[in-house]
Amino acid sequence: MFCYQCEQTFRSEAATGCAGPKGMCGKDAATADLQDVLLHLCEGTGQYLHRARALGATDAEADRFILFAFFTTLTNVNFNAGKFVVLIQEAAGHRDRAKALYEKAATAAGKAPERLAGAAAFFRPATDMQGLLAQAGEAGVRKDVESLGEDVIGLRSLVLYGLKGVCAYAHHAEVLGQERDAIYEAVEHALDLLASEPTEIAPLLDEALALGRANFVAMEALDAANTRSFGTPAPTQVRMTPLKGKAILVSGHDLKDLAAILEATKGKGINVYTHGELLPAHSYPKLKAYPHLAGNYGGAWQDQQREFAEFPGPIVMTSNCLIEPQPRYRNRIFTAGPVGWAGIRHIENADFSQVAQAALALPGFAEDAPEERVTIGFGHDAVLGVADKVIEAVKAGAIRHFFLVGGCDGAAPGRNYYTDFAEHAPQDTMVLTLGCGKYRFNRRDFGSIGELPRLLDMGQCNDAYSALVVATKLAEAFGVGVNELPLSLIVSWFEQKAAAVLLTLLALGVRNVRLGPTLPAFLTPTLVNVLVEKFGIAPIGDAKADIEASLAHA
Ligand code: FS2
Ligand code: SF4
Repeated sequence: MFCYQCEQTFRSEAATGCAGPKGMCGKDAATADLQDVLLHLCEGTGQYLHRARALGATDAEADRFILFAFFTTLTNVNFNAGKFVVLIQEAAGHRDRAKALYEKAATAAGKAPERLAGAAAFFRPATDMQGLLAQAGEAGVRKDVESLGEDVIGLRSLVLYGLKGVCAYAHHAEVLGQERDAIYEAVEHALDLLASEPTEIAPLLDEALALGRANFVAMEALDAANTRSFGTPAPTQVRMTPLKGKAILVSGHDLKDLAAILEATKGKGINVYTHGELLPAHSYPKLKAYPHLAGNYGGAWQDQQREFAEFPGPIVMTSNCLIEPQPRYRNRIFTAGPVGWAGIRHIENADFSQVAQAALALPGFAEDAPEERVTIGFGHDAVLGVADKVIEAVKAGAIRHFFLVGGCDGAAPGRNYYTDFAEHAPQDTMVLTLGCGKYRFNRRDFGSIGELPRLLDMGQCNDAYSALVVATKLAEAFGVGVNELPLSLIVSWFEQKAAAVLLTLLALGVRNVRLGPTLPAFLTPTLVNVLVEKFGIAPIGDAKADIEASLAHA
């Protein structure tokens, strides 16, 4: 195996990247190699779909499968090697159908179909795990590193990982009925490019930015999907401590699964709690209308082994981030959608009735814990609803600067930087936040500026879309560009959705993003230099010094 797609990848002086029997996240070598095979098959499918689309022929089923397949390979999503054997067979079926679609469309257009090399010509996959593992050597990200060098491989990796992020967001939107041709076109284009095994820096850099633009569309689609399904998020106080009674904990990002769980438990005397990136669910009117959506329990994903062990009910993982389930809760954790772990019960067809039964059979909380609440729900509509007050406060000097301190969390010690940053931001500055990194500081009292709370929680990592909408509207109101606003972006990254969001920021011309806690291992010093020169990206440093530098720069 070789994998260096996330922030916690193995790093030492001698080597970078997870190799050997297991990655730092617990992904085993077989799973990693099978994921490579699955993605390679999808690249071949993309070669055909890309050409078929140019001839007016599309295959929505294959496009949707690609989104899902890519999502399963994100960090902390699916660790079940057996699942990948099945997905690979399905992927081969989609590829063969895409090939037939393309050849038919070409013939109908009076053209001779191209004979495609690369991933499209990839083997017929074996049907058993050992056979597939023997074929995996043709599929890994670094297979050409000796001939092409680290820069090209690193940039191919940036494209591949950015594409994973786009697919994950687009999948969340798709399950709620929001699809965009522009996303599928971009996904197929990127797959086609990767399958052609590009050797030059320039087209890869262009592709990375194209994916950034596609990710903006994916985030817009997801925003539309969430708000049309569940209403517009509004400021909401969420209980952060449990109530007496039976309980279910729902983690991940998937609002549709949460809604299905709320339906399945209606009137059964079970309290449903959110965890991790599902905290923003409480701000959606149609979800908070369920009286048994009782509150949020716990914090960010890296603390789950302790928190899940202490939770007295079943737990459902609807997307990342999953860590190896521990014996104390192994028999009461379920996976859904793209998530998986060998031996852990997986929910099919959104039928959560067995989770409800498990909750009734487990003890639940014996008593109410002391009440503690946080305020969330500052999506773009809520913030723009008070835009006149914000603009007035900026003009009057009451708000000097906005810091967006957002993104993923993780276990690395350097992540204390984000807490330090939020805490040391001066009182006349606003702190916007999103993603799971906010758990490091969202229970603290940041006070307010006039009627506006100083800490505005904008939602999940994908709600970076909200931040971009707000920034664009404020820039319009002030008659300046986004880069001229008194706004600094302090981004914590962990996995591939964050890579996609970063590409979006770059594609939209947002400069001077501070990125940490470490830079991606797949970005070589040459590539980092390109990002620094073209986009002003800077690694995080000392929180107080970075605050001062941001304020001086503004
Ligand atoms: Fe956190 Fe994990 Fe949200 Fe990432 S729960 S690091 O997947 O997407 O942010
Ligand atoms: Fe390593 Fe991250 Fe890949 Fe897991 S996902 S194997 S931790 S680089």
